[in-house]
Amino acid sequence: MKKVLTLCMIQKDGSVLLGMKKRGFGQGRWNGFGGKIQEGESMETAAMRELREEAGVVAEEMEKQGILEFEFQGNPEILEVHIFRVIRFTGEPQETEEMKPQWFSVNEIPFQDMWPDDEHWFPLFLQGKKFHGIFVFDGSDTILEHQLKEVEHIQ
Ligand code: 6OG
Repeated sequence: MKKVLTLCMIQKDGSVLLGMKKRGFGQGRWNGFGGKIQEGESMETAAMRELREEAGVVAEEMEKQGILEFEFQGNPEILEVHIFRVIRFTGEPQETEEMKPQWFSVNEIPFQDMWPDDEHWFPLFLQGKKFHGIFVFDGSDTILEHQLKEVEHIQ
């Protein structure tokens, strides 16, 4: 069983926009903006909609940079998360019911308050590299095993 999700980060000058998740899956952690794909939506449209709904920002140009699979021990559902970098956007980030956005310098990413996989792939993301990865979790704090590789192309 696979659930496909989007995840968008805006990178601008030397900073990245993250949001503090106020409710639901990943609550209390800084993350990019994203969620489920609705019927009839392309991956890109879904990613743009979630960014607009959660941060009040309209993406003008974005690029897919990674695909990560997450498995949680004891749970048959696999999350397939498609990661996008927003290169151009309009609007000012604003707090919504789901997320409190904040810019972080690329040297001060708050990994201690993020999903533990992030510190593995964020360096690739920030360098504009493309990547594929798999992470197996025990609960939501422990990575049991992982694979991460840089790739030339992403589908
Ligand atoms: P909703 O269920 O709120 O979307 N997501 C993860 N992001 C990171 N960095 N690490 C993980 O490790 C993640 N698992 C899920 C995908 C959930 C949002 O959280 C992301 C979605 O953008 C396990 O609709």
